[in-house]
Amino acid sequence: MSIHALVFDVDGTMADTEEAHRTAFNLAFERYRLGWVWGRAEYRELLKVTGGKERIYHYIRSLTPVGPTEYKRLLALVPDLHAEKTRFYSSVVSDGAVPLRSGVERFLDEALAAGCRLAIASTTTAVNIDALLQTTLGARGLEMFSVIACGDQVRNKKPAPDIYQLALHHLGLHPEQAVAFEDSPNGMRAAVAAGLWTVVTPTFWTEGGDFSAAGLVLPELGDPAVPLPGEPGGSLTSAGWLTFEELMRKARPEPTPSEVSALYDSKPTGSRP
Ligand code: XBP
Ligand code: MG
Repeated sequence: MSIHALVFDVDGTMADTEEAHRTAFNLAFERYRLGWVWGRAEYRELLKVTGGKERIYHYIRSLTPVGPTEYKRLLALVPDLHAEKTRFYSSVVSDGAVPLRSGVERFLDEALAAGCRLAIASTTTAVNIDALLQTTLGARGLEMFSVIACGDQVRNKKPAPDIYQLALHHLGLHPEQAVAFEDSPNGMRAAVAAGLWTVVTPTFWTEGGDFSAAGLVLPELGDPAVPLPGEPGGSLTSAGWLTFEELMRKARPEPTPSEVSALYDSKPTGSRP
């Protein structure tokens, strides 16, 4: 089966957004006078919990000592607190503070030019995705993607495969007909569990993770203007950046002549065309 769609994660994959998310969380905590400040090291740990609301619930459960009344008050606060965080985040992104990662726009254009559809499978909210796509890609940002599966459209967030299965359902494709792009171990596990061959481009927030199930791991997608160090010749053969053509060859290698003839040889004689 050939590849008909690329399914992109957003946070960390299309853009290195987590510092902006961390800032937005801290601004919301300040607005609600909670006295919480998530530092970089702590946030890197907290990122193992996907979903902003789920991350705050997880943090509250880790607080000690908290009396039962205060604990209940904090839990009840989470939806409004997260909505405030989303307001801060989407305004930071709309101000242009978060660019796309190297090679992302080039790669999206190459895929579209080759007739391949694009989709998103993200844990963040539609508001955040809209802000990032329109700010970085302009009006065409939203039109480029046939499907945007995100946030609370699924109950089980990454590493559960649900968001990728939802994206494939809306695309009308089998997992073998799509390739996923991710940045984190949770995201890669979600894509692989949904059956997609996966490219991983880690960031500071996710580097050092277990990406052994990925089809390809690169520092970035790369660009002619910013070729990847040691490429071609390391993981890539065509150029110093991942091209759409090379991805197709890696994700769906043509069967070798011996594999093709083995297909015929396995059939009863007389079945050759
Ligand atoms: C990203 C997330 C999100 C963001 C914060 O995961 O887990 O929760 O960190 O955004 P992925 P929200 O890149 O795998 O989609 O606060 O909107 O969740
Ligand atoms: Mg991600």
